[in-house]
Amino acid sequence: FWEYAPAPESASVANLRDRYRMFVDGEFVDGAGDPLTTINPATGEPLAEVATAAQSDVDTAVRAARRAFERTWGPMPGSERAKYLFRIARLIQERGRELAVLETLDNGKPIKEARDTDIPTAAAHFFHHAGWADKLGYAGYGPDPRPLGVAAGIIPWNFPLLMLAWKIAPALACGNTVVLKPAETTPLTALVFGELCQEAGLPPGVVNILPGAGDVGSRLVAHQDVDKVAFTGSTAVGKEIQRTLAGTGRKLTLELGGKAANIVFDDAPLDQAVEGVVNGIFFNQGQVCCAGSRLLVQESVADELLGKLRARMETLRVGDPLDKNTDVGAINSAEQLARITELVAAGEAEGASRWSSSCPLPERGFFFSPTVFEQVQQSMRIAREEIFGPVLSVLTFRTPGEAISKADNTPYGLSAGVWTEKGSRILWAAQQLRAGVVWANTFNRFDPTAPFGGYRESGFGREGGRAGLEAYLDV
Ligand code: TXE
Repeated sequence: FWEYAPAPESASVANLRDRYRMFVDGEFVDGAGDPLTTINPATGEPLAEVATAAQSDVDTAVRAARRAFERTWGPMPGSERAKYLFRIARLIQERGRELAVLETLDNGKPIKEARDTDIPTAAAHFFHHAGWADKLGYAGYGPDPRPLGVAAGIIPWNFPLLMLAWKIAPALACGNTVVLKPAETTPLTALVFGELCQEAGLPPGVVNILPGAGDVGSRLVAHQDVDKVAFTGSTAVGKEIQRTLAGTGRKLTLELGGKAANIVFDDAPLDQAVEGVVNGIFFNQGQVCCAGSRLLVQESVADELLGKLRARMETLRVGDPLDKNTDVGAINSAEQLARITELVAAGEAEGASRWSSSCPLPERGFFFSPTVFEQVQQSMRIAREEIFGPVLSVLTFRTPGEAISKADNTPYGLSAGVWTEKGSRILWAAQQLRAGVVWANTFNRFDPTAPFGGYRESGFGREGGRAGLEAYLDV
């Protein structure tokens, strides 16, 4: 099921419309909120107008989800739920080209990433969870694990359809119904997903999609009839949601920011490591919660590795996200570009040495050159704060112990990478590192069978695998 459609050539494949409505109780409806305009980050021009939800729409959607939970979806046998999930997975594949182009237009990511990663991995999440739906009794939680009820999903803009899949697929597999709020800058594929739900014959109210800004998210979180909230986004908003839910007894999972270390030991195959470092920080323009945004390289190989890294960065093509040859696309929004620019300026002001690739940037749209900072100190903002852009901070280490302590010297703990020929060192590092995911001699690998999630300020709860089911069941 990893196969995908051939490369799209033009924006027309996206079947873009002028106006998108909300998806509530099985129908597309206008929202009572002010419509928003979503922007193509590659041009800065408007793409489409999108209806948004007001409080009354949140109430209607949660009511529809509750009704579906009580009357259709909750009582349905898992074997039946599985059929719907398989159907949705197939529909994502069938409309894969359209979804990939739409995602690229709305988000700015290179089409080859939308086509090869976002869309097939979203389909894979539905396939994987379809397989669980009739086997929950064998998942090790006891014979009859119960769904929670109405689950709210609030998702960011970096992997719009994939984050939707991470929230909706496990929720539905376990028998919950969902109200999902996509990010304000990337609502389009979520709304097309509403069409897939209709096409799959999903009972009304099982999935509801409410576009809007943070206010719609906070209304969902505060809603008394929502049983569970799953949030992916900034650490600041995650903490706010945690405060809102404190004492309510309602369940919460948080997937927040990161500042991952990609650790290259002196015995690593350096050419392979360079590829992993490049993928780690330039995939999706570095707008990835688990991005390898800090390179920790052993001092004895630092010069050689950095030479290879710069040479490789010079080959990266920055530009039109719809071009199949583009490696680095557009930053999702003017706000995000401003955040990146501000942190890069802070890095320069604090005395780190900056180098950017010479690939010219398009004149329009929100673009940022692949950038690497050397002479970075642990106290600098660029070593501590999530930049969420194509900016790598390089630190060196002498001993393996020093590598681990520098890697863990952040409030986050989402992911890490280890590059070494020694299997024993991989196992040792994976034990030592305080990170939810440790990749060895690879980076940014996502698979629905593997739990994903963080330690400390990167959040709690897991998505994917058996562990991910726990977030949607009373066991
Ligand atoms: O995130 P927000 P933003 C980090 C990254 C980025 C920064 C800010 O460092 O630069 O966060 O991005 C909804 N109650 N990450 O401002 O605001 C919002 O509408 C409920 C890392 O885009 O957290 C959107 O749907 N919901 C991250 C979602 O939360 C609220 C991915 C995320 O937006 C809300 C994104 C509220 N009070 C950003 N306020 C990751 N972990 O991958 C906003 N939202």
